[in-house]
Amino acid sequence: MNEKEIFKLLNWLDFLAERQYGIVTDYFNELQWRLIRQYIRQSRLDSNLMEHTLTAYKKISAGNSRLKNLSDAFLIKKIKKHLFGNKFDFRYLCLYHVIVGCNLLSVDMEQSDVVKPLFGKKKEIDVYAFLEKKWKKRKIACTLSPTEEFITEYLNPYETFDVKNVAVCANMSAGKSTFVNALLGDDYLPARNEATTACVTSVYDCDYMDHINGYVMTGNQIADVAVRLDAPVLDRWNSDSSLKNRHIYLQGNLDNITNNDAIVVVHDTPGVNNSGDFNHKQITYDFLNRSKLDLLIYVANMTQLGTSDEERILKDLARLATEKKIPTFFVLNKADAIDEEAESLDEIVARFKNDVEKCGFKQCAFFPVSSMAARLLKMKLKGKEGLFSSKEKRRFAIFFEEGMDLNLQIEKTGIIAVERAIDAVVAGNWQ
Ligand SMILES: Nc1nc2c(ncn2[C@@H]2O[C@H](COP(=O)(O)OP(=O)(O)OP(=O)(O)O)[C@@H](O)[C@H]2O)c(=O)[nH]1
Ligand SMILES: [Mg+2]
Repeated sequence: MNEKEIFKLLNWLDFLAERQYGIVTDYFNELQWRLIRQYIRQSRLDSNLMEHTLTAYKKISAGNSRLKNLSDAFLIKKIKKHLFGNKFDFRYLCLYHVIVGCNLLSVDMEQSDVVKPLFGKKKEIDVYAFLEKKWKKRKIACTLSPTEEFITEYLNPYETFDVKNVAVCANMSAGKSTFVNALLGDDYLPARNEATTACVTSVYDCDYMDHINGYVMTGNQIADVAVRLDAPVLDRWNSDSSLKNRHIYLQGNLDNITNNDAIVVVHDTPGVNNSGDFNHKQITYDFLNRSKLDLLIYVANMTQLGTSDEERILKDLARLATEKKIPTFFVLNKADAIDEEAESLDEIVARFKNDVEKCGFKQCAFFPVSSMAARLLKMKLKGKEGLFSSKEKRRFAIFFEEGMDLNLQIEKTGIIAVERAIDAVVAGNWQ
């Protein structure tokens, strides 16, 4: 089973949940659901996926359970009665969405008992031609454009792109998850001042998304899926130890990292020096050893550099990076907590660089960053400051004084430099 295939399904559910067709919406949703079921059966995806997808779809589409007992034929009759009985252009839009759904889910319209009767004598080509004519007259441009955008921005390119893997690793509480949240410009991944991340969480970059879809696997089984998921769901997935060997897969927009030629996947990993749970080290090292990595990002807690725990992990990672020829970035995190009057960031970076080279790294790049400030500032710039806790509000006021130009401040958090560098590695412009 392939991640892109599951994201495709979740995105389609997500997209459909936003479409409304007045009185026929319930029937249409049920029809789409039957299509999705056909797709899951046909492509032999995990059988759990069906059950979890249905739950997720019901949640977002406020599904009408009375309809599930209707036969395909009756459902189609209802849709036809409402759609074809009137002259609204949007019956074509509805058909168009069925065509898009079939293409997306690789359901052969000619072979599908669900779809074929819906179209009757109308052919796919007639629907396109009709819509194109209307499109030119701009009559339905506002209704059609989100679908067009979905197809051109997401459907067409995403599937053909290569995946580039970026692993984020470090000791406990260095700020890995906060750093990944800063890349996303939101507060999705659980981050706390204790051993927090308990499984690998892989974030697939998708430029057009403004929220997160995802699922959790236990070994080869899908354990749950969610569309437009929020921090509590992720917290639950991350901490539910009854989900053995879990791995969380998310899709969302990593700011300033583009899907031009490839999909960047950032993997957040558990901290390796968790003395309370040695399993965390095992999970992270197993992941690093078995994955094909394009970039390693080591997150160092700038306020606690040079510990013996750090030396151990740096030596292990240097061996891995040399053996597999993986470029490595060092994010010196928590730069906001440094008293620059006592020692400058440059001096600290130079000292750390020396330590890192002694552990066996060559050709690395170093970035002082405040992931916390970057995450808060990005949320503010997106108008999401209403989600700040009282502590975050106080922190924000300390980081950014009243009257500052916030667009300029984002550079100073250091996050943009890392994002540009990741983009350059993926594009092959990094040496
Ligand atoms: N001052 C400051 N605190 C930070 C920053 N980044 C993270 N923190 C704090 O450091 C603590 C640990 O952050 P996490 O992001 O959970 O660290 P982690 O490396 O993912 O930890 P594990 O998953 O347990 O290994 C939290 O209390 C964060 O709020 C930062 O840039 N500045
Ligand atoms: Mg973490």
